[in-house]
Amino acid sequence: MAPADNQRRITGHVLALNLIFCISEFTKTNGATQLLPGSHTFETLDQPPEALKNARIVEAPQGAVLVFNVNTWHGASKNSSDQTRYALLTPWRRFWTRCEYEIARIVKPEVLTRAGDEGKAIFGLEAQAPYLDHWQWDRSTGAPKAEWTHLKRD
Ligand SMILES: O=C(O)CCC(=O)C(=O)O
Repeated sequence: MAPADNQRRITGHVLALNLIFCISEFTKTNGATQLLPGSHTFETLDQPPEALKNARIVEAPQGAVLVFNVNTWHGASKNSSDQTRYALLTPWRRFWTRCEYEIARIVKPEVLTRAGDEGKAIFGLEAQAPYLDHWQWDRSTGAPKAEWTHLKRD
């Protein structure tokens, strides 16, 4: 959290949705996603006493998709099986939020070059939060428009 958040979470609207595709069946024992229903409304990070008791492991067939408010407390549960649980996470986020992994900043230049013209879109370069007004910002490049490049940040 940024210091300006003063330890309070944004709960007034949905900042992001998590989408988890169940490549494997999700079971109570194979490490399936665990959620705490209602926790998207918790305004602080303090753990209420009943929290863990109310957490639920999602059971879902192979091919199902879990969609939930990213503010919902969640994570993988314990995998006590001898199987690997496979899942594909494709979160949807408001473009002005900063993701857990800012791929636009960590992708290797040679990978971006190899990806060609679509690389910037694939790796979300245009998804960088604008730090200028919209009319100064070029969403296709994820950078200031030509006349504002002198304001570009690294
Ligand atoms: O492993 C899972 O099922 C959930 C992981 C997750 O949502 C996350 O890492 O943000």
